[in-house]
Amino acid sequence: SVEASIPEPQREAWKKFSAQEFSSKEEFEKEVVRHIETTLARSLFNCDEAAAYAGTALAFRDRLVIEWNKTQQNQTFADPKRVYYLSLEFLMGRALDNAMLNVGMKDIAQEGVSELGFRMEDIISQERDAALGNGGLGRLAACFLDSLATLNYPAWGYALRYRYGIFKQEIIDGYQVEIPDYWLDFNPWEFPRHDVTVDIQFYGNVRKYMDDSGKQWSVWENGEIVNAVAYDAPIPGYGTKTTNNLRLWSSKASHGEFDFTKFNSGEYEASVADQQRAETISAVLYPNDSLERGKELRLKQQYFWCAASLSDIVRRFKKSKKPWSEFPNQVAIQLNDTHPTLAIPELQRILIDGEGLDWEEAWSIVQKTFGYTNHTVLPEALEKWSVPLIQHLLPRHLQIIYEINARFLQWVEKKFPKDRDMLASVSIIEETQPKMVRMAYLAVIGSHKVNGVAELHSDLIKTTIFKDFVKIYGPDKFTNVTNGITPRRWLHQANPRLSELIANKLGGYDFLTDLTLLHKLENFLDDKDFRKEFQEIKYANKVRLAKYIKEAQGISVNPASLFDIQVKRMHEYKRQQLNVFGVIHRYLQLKDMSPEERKKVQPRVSIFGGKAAPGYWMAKTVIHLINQVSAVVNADKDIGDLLKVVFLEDYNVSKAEIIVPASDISEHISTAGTEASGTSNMKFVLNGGLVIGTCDGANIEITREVGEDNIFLFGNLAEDVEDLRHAHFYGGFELDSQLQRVFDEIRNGRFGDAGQFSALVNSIVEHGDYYLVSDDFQSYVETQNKIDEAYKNQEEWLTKTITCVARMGFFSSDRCIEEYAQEIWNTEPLPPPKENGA
Ligand code: T68
Repeated sequence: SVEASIPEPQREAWKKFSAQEFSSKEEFEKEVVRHIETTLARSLFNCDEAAAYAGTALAFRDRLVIEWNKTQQNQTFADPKRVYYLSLEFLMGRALDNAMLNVGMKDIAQEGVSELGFRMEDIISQERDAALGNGGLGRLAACFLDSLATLNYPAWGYALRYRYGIFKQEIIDGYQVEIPDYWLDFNPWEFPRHDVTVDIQFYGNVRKYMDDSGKQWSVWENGEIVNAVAYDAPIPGYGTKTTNNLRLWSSKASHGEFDFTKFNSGEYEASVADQQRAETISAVLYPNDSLERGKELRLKQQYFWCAASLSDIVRRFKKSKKPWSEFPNQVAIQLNDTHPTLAIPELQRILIDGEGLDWEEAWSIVQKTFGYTNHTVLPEALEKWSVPLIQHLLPRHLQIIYEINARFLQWVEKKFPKDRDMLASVSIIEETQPKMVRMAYLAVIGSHKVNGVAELHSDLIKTTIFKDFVKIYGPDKFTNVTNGITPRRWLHQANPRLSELIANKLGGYDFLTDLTLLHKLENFLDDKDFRKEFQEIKYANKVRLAKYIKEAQGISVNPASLFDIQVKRMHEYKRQQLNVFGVIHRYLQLKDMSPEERKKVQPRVSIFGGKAAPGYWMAKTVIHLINQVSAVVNADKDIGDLLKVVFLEDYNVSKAEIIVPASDISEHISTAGTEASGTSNMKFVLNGGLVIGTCDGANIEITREVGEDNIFLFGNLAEDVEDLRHAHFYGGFELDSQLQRVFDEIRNGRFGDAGQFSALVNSIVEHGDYYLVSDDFQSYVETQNKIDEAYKNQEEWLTKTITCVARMGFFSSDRCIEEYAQEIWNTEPLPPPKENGA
């Protein structure tokens, strides 16, 4: 064994002095003070909240590291099949609160910091979000890491260590302004591994030669080399000692790149510029969440990350000395969308050019190793890269992609002889000018399973974008794994009082690791005390949000109002414009009413939040309109508390933790068939809010679970969308009179600079209303009216919300991970070994 290779006395010495975890309040405080005094060189006299955060974080970090080392050691010895989750985005948010709760020591820490003169809440809020993602896709990856660790799966995440995460959003004069998010000033959660580096090649050429045995080889040479340096972050599971690894790659100039000729000839600045160019690769997260722009630097990021990660994975596999045929039994790689698709030709390249396997043998390993998750059917979001760009940047990979395509098309030709249309439609190469590589097709062909993220979405990919691939491979290659969320962050951490109430009723916190146990809450539907407390908690969460709105936005809102929330990335398909048109309609109606009539109205607060991609003008226009409407409505003395409109600046994970527990209604109102799943819908319902939504994404499965009476569905169905779009163009266009009035008021300048909003209004009245706002407006408004009515009966509303919470068990990301493990990865958990005396 590895242990035996170290002499006994040394082993004893290490054992004796090895780091110990704090296990009491006193030990915790001692660690905090030690870190503040020695690691940070501060003292009692200059310890501000930032330093108190740092000390607390470092104390917990030590605990995580101890378990992390043990987990990794255990996994190295047992060498089980590992899961590698390749995602360009992990939207982690804050780590400290999560670490304290997962380790189960928050109470002790809370008492400890208070003895040292601080409030835990203030300390927690010192931490900056790790915002390495855009939206749902990145947050899903973060929830999956939490579940993988909690369920003891040996699993690694791989991504890039962006110096700038998603931009910070400021609203200035009603417009979005983007501020760079330089987040690495102090990040105690990462560990640079300067000893773990990989050389990554770009550009260059391919040379063919024959060796003595007559075998043909291809060598990719004369390229530029950039260094990938690993940074690791521990991912603690909840209620287990398993602590997995998230490895982020940072780009650095390789030493070979430093140009001594330039240096010696006095061009020192030019040689430093070369170094900086290498470092740009991992500098910034691209802020487009649903539009592909084909930028060379983005492709460089993708390859840099895929090549570094695969080199790492292959190195780890080779240590086991197993034959290559065992690779798919040791390694499962999940591609989070098409962003890591280059990993497919990269593994093929390693196996044939590096390890000398034949094409077929290598290709069969590749296909067994990869799984691909699709997150969108929107055509403008599907990745394509131009052939000349790939040729220039990755010449060997382009050859391999062509070979993959040629062999695939030959095989298709045999199955569908003479079907030219079929061949053209499934070819990885799109025959445009320039030719394009369709990354989703490459991902489908190179993987053994392809999954969508909710039932409707998984059905849609089989009938639209991958229709022909279903004919070719049969339906079994395509599967569904409906998304989920981690109840640790999205219930226990975001809503501690509700979590505690549930624990009191169910006799403990087991529901946090088996969310289906929530169903037992239905037994307490008639329990007066429970109902009362449930309601009080919702109210307290609304008070907390109201306080935040006042601080951040300067707007006073009454927590007794109905809180109607839509927070998510700004996009036409998500239809924040439908929401704000509805708000304008409500405002106009209120203005028409007599004071007597107004008394009967249910007061409401409409809360919006979300970032627009910096170049997405229409989305930015919607933000502007919301802010203009907010200014007009909130200042209107006739209206008062009957309607308030809030745009919350800079929506992110830590703000979501305040916002999500405070909804009465949340909006998930995408054009049917466009939102692959949605995950915030699950978060809001789990926290005792109801949903207004279309029959789209996971809304459909939420309805199946909670029952049609407990959700407010409206609007056209996915199957009718195509006909409606067709009708807009060919059948004339008639606007509903209420929506017409909303547009009239926007155009006559009631909400300021009318000209600014003409493109938005015209996209509906003149340019075909692609997202069917006009078709769904009436049923949206009617449904909002039903919500007002329903809310008046607070007892019934409460029954609905409790019932919904009780029926959310299905939406735990633990369930997702079990499904991936069984249906796609074929992996087993590796529980931590039992410790002596522990
Ligand atoms: C989201 N996708 C889906 N993409 O829109 C959402 N895209 O329905 C789903 O619930 C979620 O994924 C999880 O499956 C995204 O968030 C991106 O953020 C993105 C980023 C870069 C490029 C393309």
